[in-house]
Amino acid sequence: MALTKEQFIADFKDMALKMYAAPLEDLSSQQLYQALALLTRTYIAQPWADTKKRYDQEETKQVYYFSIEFLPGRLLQSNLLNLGILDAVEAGLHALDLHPQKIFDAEADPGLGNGGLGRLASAFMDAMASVGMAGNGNGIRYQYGLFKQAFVNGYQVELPDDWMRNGFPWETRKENRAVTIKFGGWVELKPSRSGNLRVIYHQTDDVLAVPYDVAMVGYHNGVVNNLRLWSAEAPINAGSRFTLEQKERINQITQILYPDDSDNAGKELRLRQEYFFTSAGIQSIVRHYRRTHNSMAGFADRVAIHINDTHPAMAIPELMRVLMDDEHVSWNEAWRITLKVMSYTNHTLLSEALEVWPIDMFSGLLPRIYQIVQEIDRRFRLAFVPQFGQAMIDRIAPLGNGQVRMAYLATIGSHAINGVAPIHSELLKKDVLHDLFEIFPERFNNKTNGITPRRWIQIGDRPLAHLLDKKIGTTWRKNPLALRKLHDFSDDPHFLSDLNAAKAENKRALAKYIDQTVHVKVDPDAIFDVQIKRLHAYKRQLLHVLGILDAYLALKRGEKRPKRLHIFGAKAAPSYVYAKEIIKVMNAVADMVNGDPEVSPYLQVVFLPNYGVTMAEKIIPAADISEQISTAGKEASGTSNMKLMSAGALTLATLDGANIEIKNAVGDDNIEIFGLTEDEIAGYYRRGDYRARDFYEKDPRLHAVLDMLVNGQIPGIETEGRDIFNSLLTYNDEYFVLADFESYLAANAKLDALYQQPQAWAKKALVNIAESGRFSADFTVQRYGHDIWHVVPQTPEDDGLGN
Ligand code: GPW
Repeated sequence: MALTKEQFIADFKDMALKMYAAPLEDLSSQQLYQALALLTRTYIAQPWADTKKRYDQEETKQVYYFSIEFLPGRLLQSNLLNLGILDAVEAGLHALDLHPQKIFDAEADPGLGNGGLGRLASAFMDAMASVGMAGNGNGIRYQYGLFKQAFVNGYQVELPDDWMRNGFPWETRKENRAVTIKFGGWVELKPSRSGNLRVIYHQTDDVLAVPYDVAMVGYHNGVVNNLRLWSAEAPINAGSRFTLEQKERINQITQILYPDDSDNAGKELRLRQEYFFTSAGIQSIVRHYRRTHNSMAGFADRVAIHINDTHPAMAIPELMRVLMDDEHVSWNEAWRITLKVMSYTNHTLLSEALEVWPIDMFSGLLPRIYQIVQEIDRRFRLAFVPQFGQAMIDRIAPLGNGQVRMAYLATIGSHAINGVAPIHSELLKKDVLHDLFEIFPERFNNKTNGITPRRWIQIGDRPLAHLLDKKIGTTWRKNPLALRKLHDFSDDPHFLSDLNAAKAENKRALAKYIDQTVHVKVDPDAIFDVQIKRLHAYKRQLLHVLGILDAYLALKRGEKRPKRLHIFGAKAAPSYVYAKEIIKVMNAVADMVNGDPEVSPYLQVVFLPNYGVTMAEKIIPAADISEQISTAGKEASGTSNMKLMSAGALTLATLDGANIEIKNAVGDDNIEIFGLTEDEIAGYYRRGDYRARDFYEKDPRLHAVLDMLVNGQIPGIETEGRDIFNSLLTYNDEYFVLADFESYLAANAKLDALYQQPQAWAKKALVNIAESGRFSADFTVQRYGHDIWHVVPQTPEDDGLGN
């Protein structure tokens, strides 16, 4: 849209007056934010309504992305950017003597997700709108997002994230679109006169699902899509029939986000959440379709439903239920439609993350859905036992071992299933879903994850963005593949210096932020070495810590090292004891290192509490090194690897997840690879001959750092140090930390040496930035659209706002 600075100033004053009956100068930052957000909503309203109308008129095929997590990040700046009015608004605010950043900082970050999976869902929402695809999000409006993390004496404590305390100005409550969700009770199937079965529900607990819609604004194209988040309420007109306690139980369904990343705790409330938002989504999709069609025959040509991991896999039996019970479609026809509509992404190979539900719990909570799953199971066995044998089908049928196995159900009920990086997709076929791959080979495919450079470069990294505009023009803002133009300047010493200067500016800004948040004065000239992701044993923050201890000992011996600042951001699941022990050790190491005047001029460690999307926007632009050091074969893809690459950080990585594609993109000279390959690790498993203790005994440097965990040198970690020491030696180091230690140090030494040559370093950074465009989520969703959803985005024309 077009907006002049003058028009903005007039609009903003007007809005502030209407909201607060006060002039701008009387308002707090929070009030200024609320007024600016509401004003921005008024700019979004018309294109939002127009987009919806156009989709209806043109009967555009709709994509529905079902995800139990969304991590949109702050929306004000991003909406202004995508509308094409960020510059005008900032200029207007400056003219009013207001600080844009102060206003932006008043916005709460909706933490409706744990990590990569939720952030990916939001990147896809932004990308679908930006390529003009009719994408709709379907999720949960959690009253409390992921816990706020604080450190007390180095231990993680979890505080509630009351993110809606000041309201959420981006949402619109749509009570007229509420639907009823049925839990529990029992069902009776009665043949009706027409021959259809009539399903009668008895003694169910009914919950009202009320949708709140959030606009997803496309980049400079006039498209505004919808993210629909469901909230649980007691059914209306039944107030008197509900005790306070019953209402409390209902509200609980959407009160909190489960804080476990890649872990299935098997809790009933979680199952309730999963069915709640899935059923609400399916019902609302079918209702919308039926407003303009009098049968379901053409449904699959107008609707694609994607399930983000298995949390919404109940969408398969739920769609079957609605088709058969409400729309009176036969089983065979319903199954044909469901298969054509549904597709599924798997995000992990870790067995503890694969969802299974005890049949007792599942059938008690969802009796009708369970009947349908039983029938899917029965027909699956009938169809495939003859060809593939009882033993194999028993392993992979939806029901088995007293459990409902969600990954198998999702694969059997979808026409497409994908992993999120080539190595991950191959391992799915080889291991976790091997038998199902034998039966349905044509369903399996890869879709490498993506990120949105709009948030990470255009908003998060202004110094780099301006430098790019100056050097290669602004086309990269619309098409990130244009970043490749940078290659022309890889031998231009002036440009390489400019690149280093932009990085230095970001590092100074982060140093200031670190000082303000954790009160540590860090040297902005140090190498900024970043590891930001959930705390998990397989991600091996511990390997990074052992590397720091090795550097500490070297400095104590009087060795010289270039200055390095290690920056961590990581939350541990509250029940994940081992991860929390690692956090305590990380904090203790940070205190020891930073407090040692012999060492701290060359080595500093900061662990920033409460890592999330907003903090990532501050850390990533300042990174020199990106630590992507998971045990090979364990990280499905990773996405912080892509973000850090696009900021010009050099990747220090194992051959895991999308690190492999980054290596292929930049070439071996522009990435630092170390460690065991997935193949070598599989070899250890096969032969059963990994002996962690051998590494401890043979490598004196490793011996020395491991001893530090138990010899009292690091204050305050008696229990934690011992537990970790034992996990590595007594329990044989499940994640091959010790096997990779030596090559990790060697890779780090190479980076230290390289940093002595700023131009050589900058040249590698340049290649990373130049090749990062391919990881734009815009391309990822286009590949989903082409291969899986069968939608052709009507890429609306650039609206002429500059790029
Ligand atoms: F276990 N991922 C995540 F697969 O962030 F469901 N949370 C999760 O619960 C799962 C996966 C699940 C992550 C993967 O660990 C990461 O490798 C990947 O990049 C990301 O999902 C997006 O695909």
